Amino acid sequence: MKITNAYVNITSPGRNFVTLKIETDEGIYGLGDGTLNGRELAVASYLTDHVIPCIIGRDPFQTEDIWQYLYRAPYWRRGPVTMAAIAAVDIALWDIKGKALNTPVYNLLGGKSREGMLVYCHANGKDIEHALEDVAKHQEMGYKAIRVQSGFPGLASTYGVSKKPGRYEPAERGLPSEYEWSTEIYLRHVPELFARVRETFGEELLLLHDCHHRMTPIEAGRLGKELEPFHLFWMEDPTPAELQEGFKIIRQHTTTPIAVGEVFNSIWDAHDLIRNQWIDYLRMTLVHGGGFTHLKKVADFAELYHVRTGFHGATDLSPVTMAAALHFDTAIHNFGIQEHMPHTDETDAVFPHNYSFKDGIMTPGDAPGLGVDLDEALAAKYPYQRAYLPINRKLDGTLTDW
Ligand code: KDG
Ligand code: MG
Repeated sequence: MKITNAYVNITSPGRNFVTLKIETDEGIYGLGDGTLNGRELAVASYLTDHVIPCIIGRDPFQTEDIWQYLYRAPYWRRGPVTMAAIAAVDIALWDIKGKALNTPVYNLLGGKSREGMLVYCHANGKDIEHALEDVAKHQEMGYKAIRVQSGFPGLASTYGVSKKPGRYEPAERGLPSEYEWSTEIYLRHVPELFARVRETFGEELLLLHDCHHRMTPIEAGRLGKELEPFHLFWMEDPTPAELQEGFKIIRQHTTTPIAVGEVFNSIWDAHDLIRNQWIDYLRMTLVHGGGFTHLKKVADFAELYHVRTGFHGATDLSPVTMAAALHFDTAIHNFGIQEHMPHTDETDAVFPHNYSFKDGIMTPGDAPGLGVDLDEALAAKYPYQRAYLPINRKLDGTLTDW
């Protein structure tokens, strides 16, 4: 089998998605996701101008060799744009393999290790009362694990809470909007949020919280310790992770489990975190972490150190990544949990798919390959629209991590 053609599709059914389609001489095609929130066109150009010409004529079954070629040959390694482009190719090639062998991709990765995946959703509110209402709503929808975020008095905006009524979508059209931040206010109120959630919903519900890289390690250690009575499933991205040894400080102060890594793009972002057992869950996922070929090695390495996966699954990861993640989650031994932030109906229509949700569990379906498609005619009705993630400033105006 040979790759005969490949091209990038950019569509914006509510938000932007970059999809790579790879075609073969046997009429089978594969889809890969290359969406990088707020930097979509950079990945599209990387693929169109630099990658696609190098893969035409190759055997799509050679996923390892093609991955190494795209990673090592350009000399310039790693980085979110490069790794998202490599991921798009790799995901599409595994889709082709599955279709050619007439089997779901999970069978190529080890077969079923479980029947379905525990997923967590997002509940949020402009204050604690509204957050509690949203938790109740999501529990009624069947979720057994819920991430809870809330606005707090004195902060005009907070990560994870919609500024306007309706679905929370972090990227906003137009130029980046500005949010404000105070760690002091945040730390004062988060324990109260989780005390109220436990008081209202009891012990059984699995609770998660995303700190979105906003604390120093010692502040995160304090928060983790104060949240211990509420038994969180995890505290996510407590501090920026470029300095991996910062997590040692957090670990020394709390038994609250730690998840990190949605901005990671290779094993080298997590190597120390994993081998020192400073984290419990790794969030680096297929689209930003080089696809199946790289993530399988990372997950197997993490398994040796009791680290489980908790893949990023926000709306900026397209249905192609969601399908791919569910195949991956089905097969690996050290699966932990999968994030599920449902796409809009418009997005679901552009990407018809076989995966499904029921009673807090998701399954990838049994279609050959990934079980996801792209309706290109419908996609064409939603042209690309410039959009960015917000930026964040402390109350005195200092730019800080969003
Ligand atoms: O592109 C950035 C978003 O995906 C991110 O802000 C969402 O933190 C996030 C999460 O945990 O889903
Ligand atoms: Mg996050």
